[in-house]
Amino acid sequence: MHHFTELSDVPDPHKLLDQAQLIKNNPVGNQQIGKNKTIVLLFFNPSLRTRISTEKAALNLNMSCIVYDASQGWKLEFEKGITMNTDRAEHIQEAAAVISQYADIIGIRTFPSLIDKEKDYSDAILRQFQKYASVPIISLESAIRHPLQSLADWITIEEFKEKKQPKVVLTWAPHPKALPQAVSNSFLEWMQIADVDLMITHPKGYELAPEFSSGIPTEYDQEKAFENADFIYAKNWSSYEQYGQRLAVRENWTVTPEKMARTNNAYFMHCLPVRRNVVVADEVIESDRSLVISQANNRTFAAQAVIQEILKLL
Ligand code: AN0
Ligand code: CP
Repeated sequence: MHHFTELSDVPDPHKLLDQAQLIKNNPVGNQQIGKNKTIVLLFFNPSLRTRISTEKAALNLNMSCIVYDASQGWKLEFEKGITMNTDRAEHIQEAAAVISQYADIIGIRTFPSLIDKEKDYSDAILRQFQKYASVPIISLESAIRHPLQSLADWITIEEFKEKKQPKVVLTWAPHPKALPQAVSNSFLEWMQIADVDLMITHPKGYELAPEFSSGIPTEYDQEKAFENADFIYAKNWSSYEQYGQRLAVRENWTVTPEKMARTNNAYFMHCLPVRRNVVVADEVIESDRSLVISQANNRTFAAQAVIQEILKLL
């Protein structure tokens, strides 16, 4: 594996899952591979889990990790051929090439604008780093995907599933701010190769991009969708159709104990950070069926498996 930006970058995803599980059993068992290697993590947007779990993964591999808060650095220009007389001090072409001099791998977190759909869905910032850097790129969540989260979610489902092919329901949930579709897009992308019975539920108008959602059953009645579910994966996202908008929703879509009671004693999942009593009721997130902390724990092993696979080919 060279880059890790989407599922199709991974030659053998099931092997990567196995690797992550092996690493979880022995996190410091392969320190030779990271010796004298450096990973640089660039954050254009905030992060708690991704930042710390990826640093922890690098530490477990005996690798140096440099974190750069790109939101505080020189403002980057991404347009080609432009006369740079605005507030953007440095072009991506130099920036990516320069960071490649210091790094063996570069990780990038960048959120969508939620304004320009075409630009967001071309994943412009991530792809330009890929184009102008001379080292492998790991997505730490891009405008449209969050593959490290999805790999950690897959590890978690494999760990906790009580039947061969559990019913997994991705449910939209309310949020006071317009959020990206990245976590949900990626979750759907990865769940399609997992051995699960996948369903999506959301209010009308919140259909996800067809490139991620086509072929997956959608149920607009949330309570009906919850029936027989073994895993409930909650996430808010803004509208794809009315791009980046929050739509007026009549029903209450918060995940409550009453709704969870309709499931097959399902586990509750969320990538975090989560708004309590908006996305999910306290009783659900604090229940013994809540997997949110296990998901966050598995972020380290997901990152470590990915970094290790990339290092193998350097
Ligand atoms: C971000 C999102 O929804 O993509 C990051 C999640 C990992 N969430 C928020 O901004 C609250
Ligand atoms: N789930 C997740 O990626 O969290 P952070 O935004 O805190 O990294």
